[in-house]
Amino acid sequence: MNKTTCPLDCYDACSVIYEEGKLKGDKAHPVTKGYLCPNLNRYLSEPRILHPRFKGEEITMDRAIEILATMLEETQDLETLYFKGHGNFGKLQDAPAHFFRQYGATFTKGSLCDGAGEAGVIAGRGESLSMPYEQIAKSRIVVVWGRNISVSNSHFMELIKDKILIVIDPVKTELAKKASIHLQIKPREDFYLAMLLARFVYIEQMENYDFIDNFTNDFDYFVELIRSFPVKTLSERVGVALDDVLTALMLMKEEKVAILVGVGVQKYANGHSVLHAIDSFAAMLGLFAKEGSGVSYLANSGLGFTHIFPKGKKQVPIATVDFAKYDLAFIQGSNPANQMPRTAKVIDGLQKCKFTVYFGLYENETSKLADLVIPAKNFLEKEDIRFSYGTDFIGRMPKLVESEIGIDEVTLTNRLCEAFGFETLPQPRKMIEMIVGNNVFEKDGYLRNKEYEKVPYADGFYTDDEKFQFMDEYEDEACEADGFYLITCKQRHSLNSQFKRDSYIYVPPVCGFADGDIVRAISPYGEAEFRVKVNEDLREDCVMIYSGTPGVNYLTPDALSLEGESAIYQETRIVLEKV
Ligand SMILES: Nc1nc2c(c(=O)[nH]1)N[C@H]1C(S)=C(S)[C@@H](COP(=O)(O)OP(=O)(O)OC[C@H]3O[C@@H](n4cnc5c(=O)[nH]c(N)nc54)[C@H](O)[C@@H]3O)O[C@H]1N2
Ligand SMILES: Nc1nc2c(c(=O)[nH]1)N[C@H]1C(S)=C(S)[C@@H](COP(=O)(O)OP(=O)(O)OC[C@H]3O[C@@H](n4cnc5c(=O)[nH]c(N)nc54)[C@H](O)[C@@H]3O)O[C@H]1N2
Ligand code: SF4
Ligand SMILES: [Mo]
Repeated sequence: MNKTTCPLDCYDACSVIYEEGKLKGDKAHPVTKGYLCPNLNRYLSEPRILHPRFKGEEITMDRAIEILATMLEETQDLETLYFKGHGNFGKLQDAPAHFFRQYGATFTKGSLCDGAGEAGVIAGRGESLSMPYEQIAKSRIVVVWGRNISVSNSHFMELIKDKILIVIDPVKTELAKKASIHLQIKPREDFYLAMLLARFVYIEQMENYDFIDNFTNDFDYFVELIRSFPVKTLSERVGVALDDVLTALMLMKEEKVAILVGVGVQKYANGHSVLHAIDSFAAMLGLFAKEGSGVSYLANSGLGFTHIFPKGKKQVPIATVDFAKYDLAFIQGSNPANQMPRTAKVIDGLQKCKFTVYFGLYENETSKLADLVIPAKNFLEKEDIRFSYGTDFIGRMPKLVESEIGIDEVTLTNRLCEAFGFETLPQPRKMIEMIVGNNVFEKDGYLRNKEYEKVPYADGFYTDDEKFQFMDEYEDEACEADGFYLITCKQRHSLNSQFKRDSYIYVPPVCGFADGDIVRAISPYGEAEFRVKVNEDLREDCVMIYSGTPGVNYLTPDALSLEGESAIYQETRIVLEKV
């Protein structure tokens, strides 16, 4: 049987069977349960880039590599950038770092995705571990906080279908409509909601002192922090009824509670504080290191594995990269001209950069601007392995198809290394075993991360003294502009800018626009035009534009979170004008 794993940047890391030229969901896999989502279902019919291209002219792969090597040689003493996204989540996608480190290129650090929240998790727990699916299965209450499970993590719907569901989201999502309680929170106020919940735990004396005394530090400072905000202020800020917050908390009393947090809560300057506050609230209830309970954010998928492709020393934050500063930019597995914040600056930078290379599967805004376009092989045509940020499953991705199209990351790296006389890479299989080492165990026929053999954090946290560190201070730098909050999240039929993209701005009825109107959306960072769809599921103070929608990132800031060097797409406000 031809078993492989979905390569896409997604929580589920589905197990896939490749049969008779078709991709099918693996029925035996406990998460995948036999079906794939619309994105992977579209994967094989999506038009690919078939041939390399130099300044618009089709060329051979050999010629493309020759041009790339020559350009790299000519710019060796100048500034070269290696910019990599996550179009494919395989570990060997990092192979080109092996060349670019020896070459002396500038690398990126930080994140376009989950970095702000991750910084907050690390502050409390030392490392971000997710909840294994068996543990979520044992919970009774599931709190989904800023994660749109039915869209971005769809295989968890089955897992949580019989649970008591609490959803915290400014949008009345399909998931929120199924929930026992939906807290339709004002965007960006999740820190204050966590403070309010913690305050109620304190008032109701629901603290788990057994856990607090033995496994945590600085609880007294946390109590001081939560008491520094008057309940009235907290309740005004979060914009939801106090009764609902209290009812939600009472549902959690003495129960097994799984809190599944997504990136929605942390696309702001204070994103780290939101996660640290949610974790601190959970620690107060003793939800860690316990069967059926925990807080699951996007996990460090590489935990315990060997990094065989270290980055170079020169690194700049990915969210604020200024392509104009580089003589050569090598862009792999990413579409920065659509997905990075502040598109006008990104496009200007790509135009000013003397030589841009796009290495990917599909045509998009970035490939159109590139001097040299190099098609990649798809995940069926090369050997790899992937880890997951949503579960602890590990998926092998063997080579299953021979194809004339494109080049894989390892071969391209070796061709460049040969051209420069650098050390080349071992065989893919050998590298995979070097990465994995003995950090895996097998259960029911599937590979899992050994760090998860026990309940996460059962042997202590990953901090210096192995205790959970409560939050003890709060800082913030909010956008002060007027206008609507921008919600920019994932949609079902695209994987960021891959596959079937959306094109609308969703507005609440209070805006007074009608379906089909064209509006100009203006933020402090730029503007773009969109077609309107009126949506009753939005709060009156929000507009929504999905990730991948052409134009959306003209509106988003090229600024970093206070911690975690992450993009902060929603730290902006939007004003609308009818065109
Ligand atoms: N179909 C599909 N699946 C995907 C992706 C995709 O593009 N399409 N992308 C993948 C990637 S790269 C990632 S990182 C994950 C992310 O997947 P998720 O973690 O689900 O992230 P988002 O969809 O960005 O936002 C989740 C929810 O947060 C809500 N939200 C927005 N602002 C706030 C706020 O201030 N507070 C609260 N409480 N909620 C808020 C949004 O309304 C949305 O419902 O999904 C992965 N899966
Ligand atoms: N407005 C807004 N912006 C966002 C977000 C948002 O929610 N809203 N989300 C942010 C998040 S969470 C993320 S993770 C980023 C994602 O941003 P990107 O990483 O840029 O993601 P994609 O748009 O999916 O582009 C992936 C590219 O990878 C290429 N690719 C696919 N497979 C392979 C392969 O095997 N090899 C090579 N070489 N290339 C391949 C495809 O051609 C595709 O162009 O976007 C961020 N930007
Ligand atoms: S749900 Fe995620 S992992 Fe599963 S097939 Fe779709 S994109 Fe791939
Ligand atoms: Mo992401």
